[in-house]
Amino acid sequence: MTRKLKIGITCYPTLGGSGVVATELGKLLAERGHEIHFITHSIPFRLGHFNKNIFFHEVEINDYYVFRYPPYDLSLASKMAQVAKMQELDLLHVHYAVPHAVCAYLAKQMIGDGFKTVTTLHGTDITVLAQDESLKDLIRLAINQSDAVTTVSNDLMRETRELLDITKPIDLTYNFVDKRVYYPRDAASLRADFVQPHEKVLMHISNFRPVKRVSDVVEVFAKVQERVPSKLLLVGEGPELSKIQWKIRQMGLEDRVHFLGKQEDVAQVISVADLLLLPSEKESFGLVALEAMACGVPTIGSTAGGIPELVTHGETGFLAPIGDVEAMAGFAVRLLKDAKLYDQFKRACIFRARHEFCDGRITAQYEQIYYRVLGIEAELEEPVCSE
Ligand code: GMT
Repeated sequence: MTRKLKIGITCYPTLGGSGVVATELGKLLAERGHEIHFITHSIPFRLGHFNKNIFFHEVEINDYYVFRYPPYDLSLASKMAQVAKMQELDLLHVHYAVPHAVCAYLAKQMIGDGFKTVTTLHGTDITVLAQDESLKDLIRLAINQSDAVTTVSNDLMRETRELLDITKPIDLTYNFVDKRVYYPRDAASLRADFVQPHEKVLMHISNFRPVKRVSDVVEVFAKVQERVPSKLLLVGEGPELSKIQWKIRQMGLEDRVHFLGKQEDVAQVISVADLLLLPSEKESFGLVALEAMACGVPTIGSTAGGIPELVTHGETGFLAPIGDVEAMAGFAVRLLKDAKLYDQFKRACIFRARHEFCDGRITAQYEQIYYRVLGIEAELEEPVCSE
């Protein structure tokens, strides 16, 4: 039997899709017998129940009086090296280039002995931060010094290569969801809190940043509700929230839109929806659309970034060019008015989420990468990706 590994994971523990993917991966790897050490500034919010294979090491910041800005990055790099040595880790897997991949490079120098690191790029670390000339060389260095690099879509892989002239091999590791958590939930009573039986529910979930184009969500909904009785549920919080609240008031849509704020049980909330709206400007993958898909909810979105690799246009949703709210509204109306087509899409969503983005297969892909960089010949179990 191939030996189990001791893996250090660093991610943003309190927000964002990258932290969710890293935490869920750590949980699944622990279930497969690996020892997982999270090295972060606080306990990852999706960590959940106690597992004997999961450990948490808190990064404490040195706040000495000479520091105008306490150096979190240096504390993290030191903690990574310390944990790696004390716990005899096999490797470090860091999620998001800045600063995590840079810290892993520093830690590697401190650990010595050819210690291995793996970096997963998630999206805005490349599509936004690597556009910044002051960070570009640093990100390129961190990527080139990682023993393996993965991206969450082919589109992100292409952009990483083009923007940073990266020539080394990059692995593709799509986002995934735990099929024991993400499935169509019974949401009848929750739904009744928001809509009448004849009304449809459109939903948007995000961190309300400009790249999400929440304004387009409102424009699409305004057009849809003229033709299909419906409500819009907005989930999440972020910098654009008050602008969106104003827009909804100006458009006279207050009675048809509900703000749900941040929600813990995303699978339950998504199951209330008939459609998810994701008209993003940039989206390396779109984890939320996969969460919706697994719960049987089709997405109407833009063709940005990796969204077309996730949402099959005309089968599990409909996509239109960024900003084409007219086309998106037209697609939404078509799907909401045709019960037979909708049912077909719903079934295709559940099937695609379970088969193409199977949690077992994607976890096994990461395992293969770990064994490869460590030079260990591994015999891995066939993942179960059935209904
Ligand atoms: O969507 C965000 O702004 C959060 C961001 C993150 O880093 O946490 O999400 C990125 O990583 C997710 C997990 O891999 C992807 O599913 C999202 O598409 C990606 N976001 C963007 O590219 C904007």
